[in-house]
Amino acid sequence: ATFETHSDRVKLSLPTGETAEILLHGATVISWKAGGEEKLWLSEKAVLDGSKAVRGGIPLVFPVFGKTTSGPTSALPQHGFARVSKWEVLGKSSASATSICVDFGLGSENVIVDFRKQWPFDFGLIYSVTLTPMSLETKLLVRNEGNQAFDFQTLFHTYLRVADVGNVKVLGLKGVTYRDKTQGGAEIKEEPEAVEVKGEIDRMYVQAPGEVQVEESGKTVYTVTRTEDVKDVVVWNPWENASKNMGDFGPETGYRNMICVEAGTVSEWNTLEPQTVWEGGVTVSL
Ligand code: TA6
Repeated sequence: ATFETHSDRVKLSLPTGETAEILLHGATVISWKAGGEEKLWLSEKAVLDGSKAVRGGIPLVFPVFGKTTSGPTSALPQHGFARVSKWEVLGKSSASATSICVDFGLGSENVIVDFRKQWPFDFGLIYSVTLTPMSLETKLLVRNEGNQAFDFQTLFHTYLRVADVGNVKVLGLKGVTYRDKTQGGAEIKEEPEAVEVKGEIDRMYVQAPGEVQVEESGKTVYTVTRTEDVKDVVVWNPWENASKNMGDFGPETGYRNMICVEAGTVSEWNTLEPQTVWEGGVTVSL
């Protein structure tokens, strides 16, 4: 397994040919290749120079999901500051012929002053990305390094690549209550069956119990498993109009080749007491 540090990114590779690429900007995974195929969707117009969040790959949402109108996160940008901050490479934490893991760090001391003022808590994040021949695991450790508790949300905003979203079903969410952002976000209803994408979809499945499978033309292409504290699953596809309204979304038909299956803890606030740690992670398996 090899681990190359470039000026703005880290590249991982396994002897069996799998690779992953992570930008230091936001510690955003921008590529995951296996079997010679790219598994993540990255907009052709994604901005990778650090001036804005990456459109695609796996943006990391912290300390807030979406936008809040009250509370300490209300001054932060949508989805928080982690995905628009410059992380440092902490190093390779494990490597073998069939697995390599690299850790990234972000502390309150290396977040820009504006964000520090807007969200004045002392924290430390360690983000670990592990590549194996059949999976990509992302996990986050949040440490409260101050003397006051803080509330946070976090989510892995994963853009999975598919051949045609019209042939995709998301399984494993049957019976789970979801908040439908296209209907204003109130608690709506239980998911009757598999989730299909026939137009814009933006749903937060609350406390989804188990494994989620992404099926394409009847074949499971991705299996998403989460640790216990990563309770919620957001399913998003902007479809035609919303994707046209995003300047960094390309090509125009790109929405047909992606589905966001985003695992996180976002339906409630997590309160982290001083000097304590929260850990959670997601594994996407092929
Ligand atoms: O995760 C779904 C979502 O919250 C959508 O509502 C949409 O806003 C998407 O995230 C992308 O947000 P972004 O800030 O990356 O444009």
